[in-house]
Amino acid sequence: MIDQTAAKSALLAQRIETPSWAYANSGTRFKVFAQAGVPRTPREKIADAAVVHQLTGVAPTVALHIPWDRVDDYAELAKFAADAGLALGAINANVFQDDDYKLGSVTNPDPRVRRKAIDHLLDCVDVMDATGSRDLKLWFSDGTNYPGQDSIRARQDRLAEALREVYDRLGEHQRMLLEYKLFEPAFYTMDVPDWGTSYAHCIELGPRATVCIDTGHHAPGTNIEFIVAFLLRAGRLGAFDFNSRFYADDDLMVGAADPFQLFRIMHEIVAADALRADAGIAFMLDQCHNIEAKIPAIIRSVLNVQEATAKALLVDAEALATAQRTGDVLGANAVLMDAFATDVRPLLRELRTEQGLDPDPVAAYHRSGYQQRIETDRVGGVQAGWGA
Ligand code: PSV
Ligand code: MN
Repeated sequence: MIDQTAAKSALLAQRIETPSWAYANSGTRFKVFAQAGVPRTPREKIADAAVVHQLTGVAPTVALHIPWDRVDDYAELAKFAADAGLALGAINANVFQDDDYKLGSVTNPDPRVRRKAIDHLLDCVDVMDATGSRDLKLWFSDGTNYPGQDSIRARQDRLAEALREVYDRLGEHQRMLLEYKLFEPAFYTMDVPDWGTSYAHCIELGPRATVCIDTGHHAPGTNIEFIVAFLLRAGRLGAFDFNSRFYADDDLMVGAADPFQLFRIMHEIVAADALRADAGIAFMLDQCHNIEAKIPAIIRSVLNVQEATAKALLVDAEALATAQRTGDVLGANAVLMDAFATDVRPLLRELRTEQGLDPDPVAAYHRSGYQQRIETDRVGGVQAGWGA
């Protein structure tokens, strides 16, 4: 029996974090197409994130990326966010955009560069202290391009040493999220290429080190829901960076390329009862909206996660367990496919109406006049961009 009321209250409690950089200009290495009305400051990014939360009701936090969101007073920025109805979420460190990091950051063969990178990570923990953020998200572009370029093993030692120093600096209620990526920008070896490497470092560090799964960071065909199930069982799944990929790290809207994969991921989450905020999984977006309007794209992404979650909540768990127990292969598969095929949009519209929200957040955004306002107001200054 599917409990619609339980599904609805789980959906009401769902939290999705949006990334500050998704509101800014972004592009490929070929071209960044600027858009009118794009934020020029961290405050303007927060203002846009607040609109996404007002319209969807499920996106109450925004992640920062340092130094892209550098300000003099982070406590003041947190207050600005709170006044806008938001909290500041994960602090993303950035040790990939400085000339010093050509041969790596925390795994660089030069101890001076390693020190500089570690100091930045420690600064990010200071930022967390000021913002009240729980999570430090680490992604390293570190790696090598050519066989023999550096010792693969020594780089693991340097990575472990850096992570240890940062982990030991974390406060009692703070966590480290270690993100992995198969390739890019390094092509021969990445120092944290996969979930296994991340997991092994987290185990070595301690219980507050957990893995962040960026859905765009795998080889084609990788079974991401297996990784989700494994890490949930081990208690080491800390977060998602949701996005969609067709080819590599495309950073397209989550649920756009493969909504079935997103459903399968959310099924593992729901099956493990890990949707609840106190389960400690941060559901974040990590996307770049290069050619589409940014705020509606972020709203669409939030709705895509919500839809996949709703379908996962509608899986008939009892029927599935019976089919699995009795070896009814087709029956078990049919239970999942039935849930995936359910049109959950009416349920979600109803839920929003009950919350006093517009049932169609994208349409509500277009009607709100916000886009016209920011296009008129945000003139002059320098638009924020990936890397600016
Ligand atoms: C790297 O590709 C990544 O996924 C990391 O999460 C970075 O912080 C982010 O993208 C930058 O957009
Ligand atoms: Mn990411």
